[in-house]
Amino acid sequence: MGFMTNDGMTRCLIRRASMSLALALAMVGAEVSWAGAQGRVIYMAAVEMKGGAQQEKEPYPKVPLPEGEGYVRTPPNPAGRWEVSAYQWSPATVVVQQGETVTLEIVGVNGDIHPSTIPGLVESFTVKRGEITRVTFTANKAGTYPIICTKHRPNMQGVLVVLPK
Ligand SMILES: [Cu+2]
Repeated sequence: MGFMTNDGMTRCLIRRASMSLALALAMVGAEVSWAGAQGRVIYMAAVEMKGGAQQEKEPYPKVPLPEGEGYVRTPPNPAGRWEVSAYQWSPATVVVQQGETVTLEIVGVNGDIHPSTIPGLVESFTVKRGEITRVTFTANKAGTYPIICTKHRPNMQGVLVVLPK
């Protein structure tokens, strides 16, 4: 890089300062919207556990897995490796108090889309990969409620426990 005049240096510094100011403002903005979530925030993720083996060491299982997209098993590839994966909520068990207002803040990590429901509490919500979905509710009745992804049946199901007052 060539030589820089004082004037050029000043302009450069101003540009850098305004960039960090813009960044700081963007972060303040993000904090404001996060603080906008109602009640206690419970952080969750839509994830996929994955494992695999070499056919010659662990033969590909013959017994079929239950129907539904929640379990995925791929037969051995040309190199002899087979894989299995299972979609799930992390954490899969969420505990709240009766009458408490909470926000589930769910990030989609694996799987493109998770159309979901918590029957009796939340009619429907959708979690997408790379995005945050916030679900706010007040559980007025004690009991257990399934957290169901209707796409990855049968196993992408968690449980919301509402403790009695
Ligand atoms: Cu799902």
